[in-house]
Amino acid sequence: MTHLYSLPQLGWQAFFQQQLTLEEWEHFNIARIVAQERSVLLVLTTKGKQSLPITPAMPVMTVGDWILLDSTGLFHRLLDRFSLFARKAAGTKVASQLIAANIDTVFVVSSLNQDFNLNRIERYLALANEAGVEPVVVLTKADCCENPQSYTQQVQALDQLLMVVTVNSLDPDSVNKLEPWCCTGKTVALLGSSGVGKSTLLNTLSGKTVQLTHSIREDDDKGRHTTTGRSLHLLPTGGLLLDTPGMRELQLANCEHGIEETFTDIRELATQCKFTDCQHQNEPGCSVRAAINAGKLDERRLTSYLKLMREQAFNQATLAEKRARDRSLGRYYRSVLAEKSNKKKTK
Ligand SMILES: Nc1nc2c(ncn2[C@@H]2O[C@H](COP(=O)(O)OP(=O)(O)O)[C@@H](O)[C@H]2O)c(=O)[nH]1
Ligand SMILES: [Mg+2]
Ligand SMILES: [Zn+2]
Repeated sequence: MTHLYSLPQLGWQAFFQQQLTLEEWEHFNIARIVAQERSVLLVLTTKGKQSLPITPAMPVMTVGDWILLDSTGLFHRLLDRFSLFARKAAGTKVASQLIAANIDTVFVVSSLNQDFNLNRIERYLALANEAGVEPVVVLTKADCCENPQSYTQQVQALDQLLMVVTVNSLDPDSVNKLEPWCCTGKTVALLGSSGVGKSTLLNTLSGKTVQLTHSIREDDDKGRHTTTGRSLHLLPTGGLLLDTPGMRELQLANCEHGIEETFTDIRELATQCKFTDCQHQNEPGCSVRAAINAGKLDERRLTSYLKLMREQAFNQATLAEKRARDRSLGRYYRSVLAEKSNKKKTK
């Protein structure tokens, strides 16, 4: 028998309730997407689990989304999201890809071994800030690290207000520190490279194995991909936790605001630069360079900021180009089809 959950336990909030008409509230079933397979969505309602085949008529949806189903279980409509994670799709395809919706908190997971990388943490923070979701940096494998505090300090130096938690993902007493973000109805997404311990965190917080993990080869600390799909899991503490497959190619697109918010120190310094369009290279009167020379700002951080800004601008342009191409291609197909049917009619 599957356990039944109430709407608040599934993460339902006033924000969603306000979107319903009385008719919808009375005659439709509310469902949350908890997993996505190739052509099927898995949803939870107060009556249990149900699968929903994806049809071309449906909008693009993702794990965490709230939808309405009619009395026969068919898709009716998607509700507005209060937060949304998207990224540029991996590889050469430039379609923007939805990662998760309606997330309250994101755990930016990084391990305290060779994988530790401030640039990568900043990249995930930009993504979280762009999505409008509060990030918590979770540093795993503290048990394998000689001096976890030195790493915590480096992350904290990025932003004094940032929450930074150090854990041993295999130890329930240690991952307890994450419980404040995992209370009833709260949805948390795990983001981080493959092998950092996301699935291990999920299992330890669940108190059982719900997701396969992999042992990494000790020589190179590289993890292999074990988690294949995204899925939302209900925790004994009441929260909902979303595991994501390792994102090797996390590319930012349309993320200017998120990057600005992640680098407020640089943004503030830049307002003092002599030129409003200062690139902080060798321009005279550059406050950012002055701060670096005075040892108040890491050169690394400026490089990371500029790299992410260039990357998102480039991907943004590529996406816009692709959309324009798709639109004109669509027009072409429609005109060919129209021509064909005209010919048929005249025959
Ligand atoms: N010692 C130690 N090992 C860990 C920790 N977290 C994860 N691991 C191990 O690291 C490997 C990769 O973990 P996994 O959860 O599959 O990583 P994921 O790819 O992020 O889901 C597994 O062998 C885990 O047992 C930790 O905090 N301490
Ligand atoms: Mg995993
Ligand atoms: Zn400047």
